[in-house]
Amino acid sequence: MAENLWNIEKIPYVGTESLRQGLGFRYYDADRVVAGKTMREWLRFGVAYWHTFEQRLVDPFGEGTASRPFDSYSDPMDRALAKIDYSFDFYTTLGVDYFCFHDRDIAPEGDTLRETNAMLDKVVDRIEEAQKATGVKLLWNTSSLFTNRRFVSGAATSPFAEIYSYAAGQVKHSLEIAKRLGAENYVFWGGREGYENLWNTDLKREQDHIARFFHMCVDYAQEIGLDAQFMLEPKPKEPTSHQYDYDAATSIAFLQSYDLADKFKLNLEGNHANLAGHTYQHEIRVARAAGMLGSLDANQGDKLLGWDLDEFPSDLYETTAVMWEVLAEGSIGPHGGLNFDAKPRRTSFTAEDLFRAHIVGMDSYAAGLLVAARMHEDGYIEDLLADRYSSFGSGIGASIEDGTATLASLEEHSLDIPQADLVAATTSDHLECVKATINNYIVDTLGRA
Ligand code: XUL
Ligand code: CO
Repeated sequence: MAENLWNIEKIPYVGTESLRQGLGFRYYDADRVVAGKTMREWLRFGVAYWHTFEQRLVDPFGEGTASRPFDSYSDPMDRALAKIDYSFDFYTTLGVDYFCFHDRDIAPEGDTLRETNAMLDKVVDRIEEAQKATGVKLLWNTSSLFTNRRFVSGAATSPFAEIYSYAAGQVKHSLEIAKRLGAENYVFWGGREGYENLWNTDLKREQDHIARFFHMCVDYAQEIGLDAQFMLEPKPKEPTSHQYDYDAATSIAFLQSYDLADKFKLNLEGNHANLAGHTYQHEIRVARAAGMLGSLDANQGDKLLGWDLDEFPSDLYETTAVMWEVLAEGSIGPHGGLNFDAKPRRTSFTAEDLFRAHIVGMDSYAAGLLVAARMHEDGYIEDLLADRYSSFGSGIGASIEDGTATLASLEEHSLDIPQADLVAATTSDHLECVKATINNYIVDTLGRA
Protein backbone atom coordinates (compact mmCIF):
# COMPACT_ATOMS: atom_id res chain seq x y z
CA MET A 1 0.00 0.00 0.00
CA ALA A 2 1.37 3.38 -1.03
CA GLU A 3 1.54 5.76 1.90
CA ASN A 4 1.41 9.51 2.46
CA LEU A 5 -0.30 10.09 -0.87
CA TRP A 6 -1.98 13.20 0.53
CA ASN A 7 1.24 14.68 1.93
CA ILE A 8 -0.33 14.94 5.35
CA GLU A 9 1.08 13.45 8.53
CA LYS A 10 -1.06 11.15 10.66
CA ILE A 11 -3.57 13.38 12.44
CA PRO A 12 -2.54 13.61 16.11
CA TYR A 13 -4.58 14.22 19.26
CA VAL A 14 -3.35 17.64 20.42
CA GLY A 15 -5.77 18.45 23.25
CA THR A 16 -7.47 21.71 24.04
CA GLU A 17 -4.62 24.13 24.59
CA SER A 18 -5.02 26.09 21.36
CA LEU A 19 -8.38 27.60 20.52
CA ARG A 20 -7.57 27.64 16.83
CA GLN A 21 -8.65 24.49 15.06
CA GLY A 22 -6.00 22.94 12.85
CA LEU A 23 -4.90 19.49 11.72
CA GLY A 24 -5.22 17.87 15.14
CA PHE A 25 -7.98 16.53 17.40
CA ARG A 26 -8.95 18.54 20.46
CA TYR A 27 -11.40 15.98 21.88
CA TYR A 28 -11.13 12.78 19.85
CA ASP A 29 -8.56 10.67 21.64
CA ALA A 30 -9.26 7.22 20.17
CA ASP A 31 -8.16 5.09 23.11
CA ARG A 32 -9.52 7.30 25.89
CA VAL A 33 -12.07 5.39 27.96
CA VAL A 34 -15.41 7.15 28.47
CA ALA A 35 -18.38 5.45 30.15
CA GLY A 36 -16.70 2.05 30.02
CA LYS A 37 -15.60 1.98 26.37
CA THR A 38 -12.96 3.72 24.30
CA MET A 39 -13.98 6.66 22.13
CA ARG A 40 -13.09 4.54 19.11
CA GLU A 41 -15.55 1.84 20.25
CA TRP A 42 -18.39 4.25 20.98
CA LEU A 43 -18.05 6.32 17.84
CA ARG A 44 -16.97 3.88 15.09
CA PHE A 45 -16.34 6.66 12.56
CA GLY A 46 -16.73 5.98 8.86
CA VAL A 47 -15.82 7.94 5.72
CA ALA A 48 -18.44 8.18 2.94
CA TYR A 49 -16.66 7.37 -0.31
CA TRP A 50 -19.15 9.27 -2.49
CA HIS A 51 -18.63 12.59 -0.78
CA THR A 52 -15.00 12.44 0.18
CA PHE A 53 -13.57 11.03 -3.03
CA GLU A 54 -16.29 11.68 -5.62
CA GLN A 55 -17.89 14.97 -4.72
CA ARG A 56 -16.71 17.86 -6.92
CA LEU A 57 -18.43 20.47 -4.68
CA VAL A 58 -20.98 21.53 -7.27
CA ASP A 59 -24.12 23.45 -6.38
CA PRO A 60 -27.18 24.13 -8.58
CA PHE A 61 -25.58 27.38 -9.80
CA GLY A 62 -21.97 26.45 -10.28
CA GLU A 63 -19.48 23.86 -11.37
CA GLY A 64 -17.29 21.92 -8.97
CA THR A 65 -14.48 23.69 -7.15
CA ALA A 66 -12.79 20.63 -5.58
CA SER A 67 -9.08 20.14 -6.05
CA ARG A 68 -8.05 16.52 -5.48
CA PRO A 69 -4.69 14.74 -5.81
CA PHE A 70 -6.12 12.14 -8.23
CA ASP A 71 -7.56 14.73 -10.66
CA SER A 72 -4.82 14.08 -13.24
CA TYR A 73 -5.95 10.51 -14.10
CA SER A 74 -7.87 10.56 -17.36
CA ASP A 75 -8.67 6.86 -17.90
CA PRO A 76 -11.76 6.08 -15.77
CA MET A 77 -10.56 2.65 -14.69
CA ASP A 78 -7.01 3.83 -13.81
CA ARG A 79 -8.58 6.63 -11.84
CA ALA A 80 -10.99 4.30 -10.03
CA LEU A 81 -8.14 2.01 -8.97
CA ALA A 82 -5.86 4.86 -7.93
CA LYS A 83 -8.65 6.36 -5.85
CA ILE A 84 -8.86 3.21 -3.78
CA ASP A 85 -5.22 3.73 -2.77
CA TYR A 86 -5.89 7.38 -1.98
CA SER A 87 -8.97 6.46 0.02
CA PHE A 88 -7.21 3.93 2.24
CA ASP A 89 -4.33 6.31 2.83
CA PHE A 90 -6.96 8.89 3.83
CA TYR A 91 -8.58 6.52 6.38
CA THR A 92 -5.30 5.60 8.03
CA THR A 93 -3.94 9.18 8.06
CA LEU A 94 -7.16 10.36 9.68
CA GLY A 95 -7.42 7.34 11.97
CA VAL A 96 -10.92 6.11 11.10
CA ASP A 97 -11.70 2.41 11.17
CA TYR A 98 -14.60 2.25 8.65
CA PHE A 99 -15.73 3.37 5.21
CA CYS A 100 -18.99 3.15 3.22
CA PHE A 101 -19.67 3.21 -0.53
CA HIS A 102 -22.24 2.80 -3.29
CA ASP A 103 -21.35 0.39 -6.12
CA ARG A 104 -21.32 3.28 -8.60
CA ASP A 105 -18.96 5.41 -6.50
CA ILE A 106 -16.05 3.07 -6.90
CA ALA A 107 -16.13 1.95 -10.55
CA PRO A 108 -17.35 3.23 -13.91
CA GLU A 109 -20.34 1.67 -15.69
CA GLY A 110 -20.15 -0.40 -18.86
CA ASP A 111 -22.91 -0.81 -21.41
CA THR A 112 -24.42 -3.93 -19.84
CA LEU A 113 -24.74 -5.11 -16.27
CA ARG A 114 -22.29 -7.92 -17.08
CA GLU A 115 -19.63 -5.42 -18.25
CA THR A 116 -20.29 -3.15 -15.29
CA ASN A 117 -19.95 -6.03 -12.83
CA ALA A 118 -16.61 -7.04 -14.35
CA MET A 119 -15.19 -3.55 -13.83
CA LEU A 120 -16.65 -3.36 -10.37
CA ASP A 121 -15.02 -6.65 -9.41
CA LYS A 122 -11.58 -5.37 -10.40
CA VAL A 123 -11.96 -2.44 -8.05
CA VAL A 124 -13.34 -4.67 -5.31
CA ASP A 125 -10.18 -6.83 -5.67
CA ARG A 126 -8.14 -3.70 -4.92
CA ILE A 127 -10.35 -2.84 -1.93
CA GLU A 128 -9.98 -6.35 -0.55
CA GLU A 129 -6.17 -6.08 -0.68
CA ALA A 130 -6.23 -2.63 0.92
CA GLN A 131 -8.54 -3.82 3.71
CA LYS A 132 -6.14 -6.65 4.46
CA ALA A 133 -3.12 -4.33 4.48
CA THR A 134 -4.69 -1.65 6.71
CA GLY A 135 -7.35 -3.38 8.82
CA VAL A 136 -9.90 -0.73 7.79
CA LYS A 137 -13.40 -2.27 7.66
CA LEU A 138 -16.56 -1.82 5.65
CA LEU A 139 -19.30 -0.31 7.83
CA TRP A 140 -21.77 -0.69 4.96
CA ASN A 141 -22.12 -0.69 1.24
CA THR A 142 -25.15 0.01 -0.90
CA SER A 143 -26.28 0.15 -4.49
CA SER A 144 -26.92 3.38 -6.35
CA LEU A 145 -30.36 2.84 -7.84
CA PHE A 146 -30.91 6.53 -8.56
CA THR A 147 -28.00 8.14 -10.45
CA ASN A 148 -28.34 6.59 -13.90
CA ARG A 149 -31.16 7.98 -16.07
CA ARG A 150 -32.81 4.54 -16.35
CA PHE A 151 -33.88 5.09 -12.71
CA VAL A 152 -35.73 8.29 -13.61
CA SER A 153 -38.96 6.98 -12.05
CA GLY A 154 -37.41 4.87 -9.32
CA ALA A 155 -35.97 1.36 -9.19
CA ALA A 156 -37.92 -1.08 -7.01
CA THR A 157 -40.91 1.29 -7.32
CA SER A 158 -40.39 2.06 -11.00
CA PRO A 159 -43.52 1.61 -13.12
CA PHE A 160 -41.23 -0.13 -15.66
CA ALA A 161 -40.64 -3.86 -15.05
CA GLU A 162 -37.34 -3.89 -17.02
CA ILE A 163 -35.95 -1.32 -14.62
CA TYR A 164 -37.14 -3.23 -11.55
CA SER A 165 -35.45 -6.34 -12.88
CA TYR A 166 -32.17 -4.53 -13.62
CA ALA A 167 -32.18 -3.02 -10.11
CA ALA A 168 -32.64 -6.48 -8.60
CA GLY A 169 -29.69 -7.80 -10.59
CA GLN A 170 -27.59 -4.82 -9.53
CA VAL A 171 -28.40 -5.30 -5.85
CA LYS A 172 -27.68 -9.03 -6.07
CA HIS A 173 -24.11 -8.24 -7.04
CA SER A 174 -23.82 -5.61 -4.29
CA LEU A 175 -24.88 -8.19 -1.71
CA GLU A 176 -22.18 -10.52 -3.02
CA ILE A 177 -19.65 -7.69 -2.60
CA ALA A 178 -20.92 -7.06 0.95
CA LYS A 179 -20.25 -10.70 1.74
CA ARG A 180 -16.83 -10.65 0.14
CA LEU A 181 -15.66 -7.49 1.92
CA GLY A 182 -17.15 -8.42 5.30
CA ALA A 183 -19.66 -5.54 5.41
CA GLU A 184 -21.12 -5.13 8.90
CA ASN A 185 -24.34 -3.61 7.52
CA TYR A 186 -26.04 -3.11 4.18
CA VAL A 187 -28.06 0.06 3.46
CA PHE A 188 -31.07 0.74 1.27
CA TRP A 189 -31.66 4.43 0.77
CA GLY A 190 -34.69 4.80 -1.50
CA GLY A 191 -32.98 7.20 -3.91
CA ARG A 192 -35.98 7.79 -6.17
CA GLU A 193 -38.42 5.45 -4.46
CA GLY A 194 -41.33 7.82 -4.11
CA TYR A 195 -43.40 9.92 -6.45
CA GLU A 196 -43.40 13.25 -8.21
CA ASN A 197 -47.18 13.29 -8.58
CA LEU A 198 -49.87 11.11 -7.07
CA TRP A 199 -52.25 11.28 -10.07
CA ASN A 200 -50.03 9.03 -12.16
CA THR A 201 -48.84 6.85 -9.26
CA ASP A 202 -50.25 3.56 -7.97
CA LEU A 203 -48.91 4.02 -4.44
CA LYS A 204 -50.12 0.67 -3.07
CA ARG A 205 -48.74 -1.27 -6.03
CA GLU A 206 -45.35 0.47 -5.79
CA GLN A 207 -45.11 -0.25 -2.06
CA ASP A 208 -46.03 -3.90 -2.66
CA HIS A 209 -43.28 -4.06 -5.29
CA ILE A 210 -40.55 -2.63 -3.10
CA ALA A 211 -41.56 -4.89 -0.19
CA ARG A 212 -41.27 -7.87 -2.53
CA PHE A 213 -37.84 -6.55 -3.59
CA PHE A 214 -36.69 -6.44 0.05
CA HIS A 215 -37.94 -9.97 0.67
CA MET A 216 -35.88 -11.14 -2.30
CA CYS A 217 -32.84 -9.42 -0.80
CA VAL A 218 -33.44 -11.08 2.59
CA ASP A 219 -33.75 -14.46 0.88
CA TYR A 220 -30.60 -13.98 -1.17
CA ALA A 221 -28.57 -12.83 1.85
CA GLN A 222 -29.62 -16.01 3.61
CA GLU A 223 -28.74 -18.08 0.55
CA ILE A 224 -25.16 -16.71 0.36
CA GLY A 225 -24.63 -16.56 4.12
CA LEU A 226 -24.43 -12.77 4.32
CA ASP A 227 -25.03 -11.70 7.91
CA ALA A 228 -24.72 -7.90 7.45
CA GLN A 229 -27.50 -5.98 9.22
CA PHE A 230 -29.96 -4.63 6.62
CA MET A 231 -31.02 -1.02 7.12
CA LEU A 232 -33.46 1.42 5.55
CA GLU A 233 -32.40 5.07 5.49
CA PRO A 234 -35.39 7.42 5.85
CA LYS A 235 -35.60 10.70 3.95
CA PRO A 236 -38.85 12.64 3.34
CA LYS A 237 -38.20 14.30 -0.03
CA GLU A 238 -35.44 15.18 -2.47
CA PRO A 239 -35.00 14.00 -5.13
CA THR A 240 -38.70 13.05 -5.42
CA SER A 241 -41.34 15.33 -3.97
CA HIS A 242 -42.42 12.48 -1.67
CA GLN A 243 -40.11 9.62 -0.69
CA TYR A 244 -41.76 6.49 0.67
CA ASP A 245 -39.27 6.15 3.58
CA TYR A 246 -40.40 9.56 4.83
CA ASP A 247 -39.03 9.33 8.38
CA ALA A 248 -38.31 6.78 11.09
CA ALA A 249 -41.96 6.30 12.05
CA THR A 250 -43.09 5.84 8.44
CA SER A 251 -40.26 3.40 7.70
CA ILE A 252 -41.00 1.35 10.81
CA ALA A 253 -44.69 1.14 9.88
CA PHE A 254 -43.76 0.03 6.34
CA LEU A 255 -41.41 -2.67 7.64
CA GLN A 256 -44.00 -3.89 10.13
CA SER A 257 -46.83 -4.06 7.64
CA TYR A 258 -44.78 -6.07 5.14
CA ASP A 259 -43.34 -8.54 7.63
CA LEU A 260 -39.81 -7.14 7.35
CA ALA A 261 -39.38 -5.59 10.80
CA ASP A 262 -37.22 -8.36 12.20
CA LYS A 263 -34.86 -8.22 9.21
CA PHE A 264 -34.17 -4.47 9.07
CA LYS A 265 -33.08 -1.60 11.26
CA LEU A 266 -32.74 2.10 10.40
CA ASN A 267 -29.79 4.18 9.28
CA LEU A 268 -30.66 7.69 10.44
CA GLU A 269 -29.27 10.93 9.05
CA GLY A 270 -29.32 14.34 10.73
CA ASN A 271 -30.11 16.45 7.68
CA HIS A 272 -32.85 14.02 6.59
CA ALA A 273 -34.44 14.36 10.03
CA ASN A 274 -34.56 18.14 9.62
CA LEU A 275 -36.07 17.87 6.12
CA ALA A 276 -38.87 15.80 7.72
CA GLY A 277 -39.45 18.56 10.28
CA HIS A 278 -37.80 16.61 13.10
CA THR A 279 -34.67 16.87 15.19
CA TYR A 280 -32.01 14.20 14.75
CA GLN A 281 -32.67 13.20 18.37
CA HIS A 282 -36.36 12.64 17.58
CA GLU A 283 -35.55 10.18 14.79
CA ILE A 284 -33.12 8.28 16.99
CA ARG A 285 -35.58 8.17 19.90
CA VAL A 286 -38.37 6.86 17.66
CA ALA A 287 -36.07 4.13 16.31
CA ARG A 288 -34.90 3.23 19.82
CA ALA A 289 -38.45 2.93 21.07
CA ALA A 290 -39.13 0.34 18.34
CA GLY A 291 -35.79 -1.48 18.81
CA MET A 292 -34.81 -0.36 15.31
CA LEU A 293 -31.69 1.78 15.76
CA GLY A 294 -29.14 0.52 13.23
CA SER A 295 -26.56 3.17 12.40
CA LEU A 296 -26.07 6.91 11.92
CA ASP A 297 -25.20 9.11 8.94
CA ALA A 298 -23.56 12.01 10.72
CA ASN A 299 -24.19 15.37 9.09
CA GLN A 300 -26.20 18.54 9.57
CA GLY A 301 -28.24 20.99 7.52
CA ASP A 302 -28.28 24.76 7.52
CA LYS A 303 -31.39 26.52 8.83
CA LEU A 304 -31.00 29.23 6.21
CA LEU A 305 -30.75 26.87 3.25
CA GLY A 306 -33.62 24.44 3.00
CA TRP A 307 -32.16 21.49 1.14
CA ASP A 308 -30.02 18.45 1.90
CA LEU A 309 -26.69 20.18 2.36
CA ASP A 310 -24.87 17.31 4.05
CA GLU A 311 -22.62 19.60 6.05
CA PHE A 312 -20.07 18.21 8.44
CA PRO A 313 -21.46 18.15 11.98
CA SER A 314 -20.27 21.00 14.18
CA ASP A 315 -23.36 21.69 16.33
CA LEU A 316 -22.42 20.58 19.84
CA TYR A 317 -25.97 20.74 21.11
CA GLU A 318 -27.00 18.20 18.48
CA THR A 319 -23.97 15.91 18.93
CA THR A 320 -24.64 15.93 22.68
CA ALA A 321 -28.26 14.92 22.13
CA VAL A 322 -27.28 12.17 19.67
CA MET A 323 -24.61 10.76 21.97
CA TRP A 324 -26.99 10.95 24.94
CA GLU A 325 -29.30 8.63 23.02
CA VAL A 326 -26.42 6.36 22.01
CA LEU A 327 -25.19 6.06 25.61
CA ALA A 328 -28.72 5.33 26.80
CA GLU A 329 -28.98 2.62 24.14
CA GLY A 330 -25.55 1.14 24.96
CA SER A 331 -24.28 1.47 21.37
CA ILE A 332 -25.14 3.11 18.03
CA GLY A 333 -26.85 -0.12 17.00
CA PRO A 334 -25.76 -3.75 16.94
CA HIS A 335 -23.12 -2.96 14.27
CA GLY A 336 -23.67 0.77 13.79
CA GLY A 337 -21.21 3.60 13.38
CA LEU A 338 -21.04 7.30 12.59
CA ASN A 339 -20.65 7.59 8.85
CA PHE A 340 -19.82 11.11 7.67
CA ASP A 341 -22.38 11.41 4.91
CA ALA A 342 -21.04 14.93 4.58
CA LYS A 343 -19.10 17.20 2.28
CA PRO A 344 -17.16 20.39 2.82
CA ARG A 345 -18.81 23.60 1.60
CA ARG A 346 -17.99 24.69 -1.95
CA THR A 347 -15.65 27.34 -0.59
CA SER A 348 -13.53 24.74 1.29
CA PHE A 349 -12.09 23.22 -1.83
CA THR A 350 -8.56 22.05 -1.05
CA ALA A 351 -7.65 18.42 -0.46
CA GLU A 352 -6.51 19.40 3.02
CA ASP A 353 -10.03 20.71 3.74
CA LEU A 354 -11.24 17.11 3.51
CA PHE A 355 -9.10 16.31 6.55
CA ARG A 356 -10.05 19.51 8.34
CA ALA A 357 -13.76 18.84 7.82
CA HIS A 358 -13.55 15.25 9.09
CA ILE A 359 -11.54 16.37 12.12
CA VAL A 360 -14.27 18.87 12.99
CA GLY A 361 -16.94 16.18 12.61
CA MET A 362 -15.01 13.69 14.73
CA ASP A 363 -14.20 16.26 17.40
CA SER A 364 -17.81 17.44 17.54
CA TYR A 365 -18.99 13.88 18.19
CA ALA A 366 -16.19 13.16 20.67
CA ALA A 367 -17.18 16.35 22.51
CA GLY A 368 -20.84 15.27 22.43
CA LEU A 369 -19.80 11.91 23.89
CA LEU A 370 -17.93 13.57 26.77
CA VAL A 371 -20.87 15.84 27.62
CA ALA A 372 -23.48 13.10 27.33
CA ALA A 373 -21.40 10.73 29.46
CA ARG A 374 -21.22 13.36 32.20
CA MET A 375 -24.98 13.92 32.03
CA HIS A 376 -25.60 10.18 32.34
CA GLU A 377 -23.10 9.91 35.18
CA ASP A 378 -25.01 12.59 37.09
CA GLY A 379 -28.35 11.05 36.14
CA TYR A 380 -29.68 14.52 35.36
CA ILE A 381 -32.15 13.52 32.64
CA GLU A 382 -32.90 10.16 34.30
CA ASP A 383 -33.89 11.95 37.55
CA LEU A 384 -35.94 14.49 35.66
CA LEU A 385 -37.85 11.74 33.83
CA ALA A 386 -38.38 9.66 36.99
CA ASP A 387 -39.84 12.69 38.70
CA ARG A 388 -42.04 13.74 35.78
CA TYR A 389 -43.70 10.30 35.48
CA SER A 390 -43.72 9.41 39.18
CA SER A 391 -47.55 9.43 39.39
CA PHE A 392 -47.58 6.23 37.32
CA GLY A 393 -45.58 4.41 40.02
CA SER A 394 -48.50 3.79 42.36
CA GLY A 395 -52.27 4.09 42.79
CA ILE A 396 -54.33 4.94 39.73
CA GLY A 397 -51.18 5.43 37.58
CA ALA A 398 -49.89 1.93 38.37
CA SER A 399 -53.30 0.47 37.47
CA ILE A 400 -53.01 2.13 34.03
CA GLU A 401 -49.52 0.75 33.41
CA ASP A 402 -50.22 -2.76 34.67
CA GLY A 403 -53.30 -3.04 32.46
CA THR A 404 -55.88 -3.46 35.25
CA ALA A 405 -57.52 -0.06 34.68
CA THR A 406 -60.69 0.21 32.59
CA LEU A 407 -62.65 3.21 31.42
CA ALA A 408 -65.12 2.46 34.21
CA SER A 409 -62.46 2.30 36.96
CA LEU A 410 -60.90 5.53 35.71
CA GLU A 411 -64.29 7.23 35.56
CA GLU A 412 -65.04 6.09 39.09
CA HIS A 413 -61.67 7.46 40.27
CA SER A 414 -62.17 10.83 38.53
CA LEU A 415 -65.87 11.62 38.94
CA ASP A 416 -65.66 13.71 42.12
CA ILE A 417 -62.16 15.22 41.98
CA PRO A 418 -62.46 19.02 42.00
CA GLN A 419 -60.78 21.05 39.22
CA ALA A 420 -58.35 22.66 41.68
CA ASP A 421 -56.99 19.22 42.67
CA LEU A 422 -56.57 18.25 39.02
CA VAL A 423 -54.61 21.44 38.30
CA ALA A 424 -52.51 20.73 41.41
CA ALA A 425 -51.71 17.30 39.98
CA THR A 426 -49.77 18.98 37.15
CA THR A 427 -46.38 20.57 37.80
CA SER A 428 -44.25 22.99 35.81
CA ASP A 429 -41.42 21.38 33.89
CA HIS A 430 -39.20 24.50 34.19
CA LEU A 431 -38.28 23.84 30.57
CA GLU A 432 -36.05 26.88 30.16
CA CYS A 433 -33.92 25.67 33.06
CA VAL A 434 -33.69 22.22 31.48
CA LYS A 435 -32.31 23.80 28.31
CA ALA A 436 -29.90 25.97 30.29
CA THR A 437 -28.72 22.98 32.32
CA ILE A 438 -27.79 21.19 29.11
CA ASN A 439 -25.87 24.32 28.06
CA ASN A 440 -24.11 24.25 31.44
CA TYR A 441 -23.09 20.63 30.94
CA ILE A 442 -21.64 21.48 27.53
CA VAL A 443 -19.72 24.51 28.70
CA ASP A 444 -18.43 22.95 31.93
CA THR A 445 -17.50 19.52 30.54
CA LEU A 446 -15.68 20.89 27.53
CA GLY A 447 -14.04 23.59 29.64
CA ARG A 448 -12.41 20.87 31.70
CA ALA A 449 -11.65 18.46 28.81
C1 XUL B 1 -28.76 10.77 0.29
C2 XUL B 1 -28.06 9.87 1.24
C3 XUL B 1 -27.35 8.73 0.64
C4 XUL B 1 -27.40 7.47 1.46
C5 XUL B 1 -26.81 6.27 0.77
O1 XUL B 1 -29.36 11.87 0.88
O2 XUL B 1 -28.06 10.11 2.41
O3 XUL B 1 -26.05 9.12 0.39
O4 XUL B 1 -26.76 7.63 2.67
O5 XUL B 1 -27.37 6.02 -0.45
CO1 CO C 1 -27.12 9.15 4.06
